[in-house]
Amino acid sequence: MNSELFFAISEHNLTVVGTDGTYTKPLVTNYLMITPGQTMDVLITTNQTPSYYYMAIRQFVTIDPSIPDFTNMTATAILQYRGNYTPPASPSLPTTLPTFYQLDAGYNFTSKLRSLASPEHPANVPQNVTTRMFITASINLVSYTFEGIIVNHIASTLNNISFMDPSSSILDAYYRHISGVYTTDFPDDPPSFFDFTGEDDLPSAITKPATKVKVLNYNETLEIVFQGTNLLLSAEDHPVHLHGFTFFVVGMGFGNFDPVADPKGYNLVDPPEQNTVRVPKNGWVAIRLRVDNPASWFEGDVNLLVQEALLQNSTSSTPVSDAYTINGQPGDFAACSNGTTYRLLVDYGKTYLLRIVNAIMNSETFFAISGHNLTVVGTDGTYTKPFVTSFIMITPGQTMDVLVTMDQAPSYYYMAARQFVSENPEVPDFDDSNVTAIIQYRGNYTPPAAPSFPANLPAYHQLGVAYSFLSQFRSLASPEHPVNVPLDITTRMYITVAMNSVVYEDEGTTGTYIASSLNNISFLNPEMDVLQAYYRHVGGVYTTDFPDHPSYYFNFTGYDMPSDVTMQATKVKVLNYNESAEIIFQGTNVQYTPEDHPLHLHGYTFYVIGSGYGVFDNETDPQGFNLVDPPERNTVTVPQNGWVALRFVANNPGVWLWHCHLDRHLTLGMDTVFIVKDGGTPETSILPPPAYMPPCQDPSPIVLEDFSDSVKAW
Ligand SMILES: [Cu+2]
Repeated sequence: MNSELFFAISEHNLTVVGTDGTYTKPLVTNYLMITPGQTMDVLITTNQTPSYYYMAIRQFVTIDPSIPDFTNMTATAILQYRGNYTPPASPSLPTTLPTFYQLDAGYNFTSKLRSLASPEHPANVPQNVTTRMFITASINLVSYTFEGIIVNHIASTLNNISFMDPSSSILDAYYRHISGVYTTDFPDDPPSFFDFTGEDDLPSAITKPATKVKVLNYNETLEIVFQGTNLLLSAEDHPVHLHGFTFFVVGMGFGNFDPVADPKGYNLVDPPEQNTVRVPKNGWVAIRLRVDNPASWFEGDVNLLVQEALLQNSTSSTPVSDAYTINGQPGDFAACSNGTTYRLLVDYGKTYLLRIVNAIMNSETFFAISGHNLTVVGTDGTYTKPFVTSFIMITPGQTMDVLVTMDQAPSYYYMAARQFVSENPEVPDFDDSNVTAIIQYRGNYTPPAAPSFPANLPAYHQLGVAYSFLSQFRSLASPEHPVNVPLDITTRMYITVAMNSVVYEDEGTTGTYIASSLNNISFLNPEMDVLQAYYRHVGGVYTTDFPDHPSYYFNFTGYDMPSDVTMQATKVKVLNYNESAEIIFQGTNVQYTPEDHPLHLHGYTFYVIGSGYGVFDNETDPQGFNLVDPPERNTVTVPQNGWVALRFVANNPGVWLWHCHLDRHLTLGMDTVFIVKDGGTPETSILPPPAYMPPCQDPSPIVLEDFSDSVKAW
């Protein structure tokens, strides 16, 4: 929050190669100084005698040494070589770590940083400046009157203006032309010039708060010289951070900035590009940037969308998304992203591990890379037998570990993803955008006019392709990674998964809301969470009669559907410790809106022992169960109008949510809870709640004092 830091590793040099997301000329150093808000990319070569070595940090203190108030501890971590050797009695501390007050060490390090300034990573330093600002950074005082007495408060300023937070956001006020929120007269110079870094004749430190901002025209080139001051004799470093931009740090020095002499020493060739820069104690720093980033806006208000999505009493589905993203970018096919598309730089011949996470709220997804095969080696944190595929299908909540060998002609290749739509093709409402990122080979070659698009990326509605992909998963089932599929089942559940509706009455009229259900129960969120109610034996929160079977049987995947009305209730399923559970999830055609449901269980992984189309046949289908090497997952797709079978041992006591990972279905009630009872020993029992639970006042009748026993237990 509040400290600049020194960092070093005992006996090892550091090679700084980047800072604040921008490459630097590699800089070899035996320590570094980093300010709050900064990031640094550092290479180390582990070329010392195999042993333990401390990496250590301590505060870089720029306030006056007579002020005793700082954290004078040294934090350590250990660099530990693998191999056979006798560990040292204790690791060695880095002797190169500067002491707290070494101003010159902080200055020397930052003054050595340079941009890469290569043809691939040019430094486009503005050479002509259209707006110049000279800004003093000071610690000041504001005066206020309290019961007739004048009191001074500590304050900080830029050009003697202490920024006052406005009552509403400036972005909103600017965009909607709301006046009275801010004024546009932030000054380009301080109100008076004096010997800013001297010790005598300092002016009054009294300042006034105000909400003054600086307005710039698009594409202006801006130079700012930040001048540290000794006001109140409390000079120190100020790491100044600018949102929305990086800037070039063209100069830095001690004392007062000299507008004639100092610019002659500016580095306009390869200055470091940063987003946070320290104004040195009693010194100055000069930055330049091009103002080419107007404020960014989203297509809609994310908070409003979430509120809308969480409405229990809704008659509509979620709004269709505007775009999908890979590492934050929609990619080349979206105007807002073209140019900032995510790129993965690769070397020919190397094999890369991609850890792919579906972090989408509401869509299963196809993913492929042009010209390259994918080798799946793990999913949901468990190894799989490696299998080669030209695409993957991944559901919300799932992760997949995929190896890719860069064995194609050096060029640019798209990786791309699009929605896998398991709803009927007549349902028009889905996001048909294609998100792209680029695999870019390093080396000398002529880049293609456009990267090639993966021809193997399935089309939106290719159900068969998606399910045949899923059928290829197998556990590793090796001696090191065995599978332990339960064979003697003590609890069997057959659970129908459906989209439904609930009936409501409002001022005499009857209507229906959309809902989702498991065994025709749409989960009703309780007032108090089930975990607390279970642990504290609070009655009336939930009932334990979640059914093991649907209330009646029909042709679940046929075309003669019963009433789609469901009931809302907080029903949970209780399992004894170590029970062996088998669950068949049965997709249904209720409401004639069948689709996939990626079901996710908290607290467990489970074996997916079988899957199929249509209605599960409890005589023939179990004969095809894979009990030898079934995949182990924590999220599994119930196929559209099909079924999936899973098994697990209930050996993790506690209260565990399970739910459809299409978040809209979760909020509509496609979820419930497993309570797994204690096993009779401390090791097999649920842990008491931490002392800080519940974290804040909510409708719960439980107060913190109730947890005094668990505090003692800890
Ligand atoms: Cu669902």
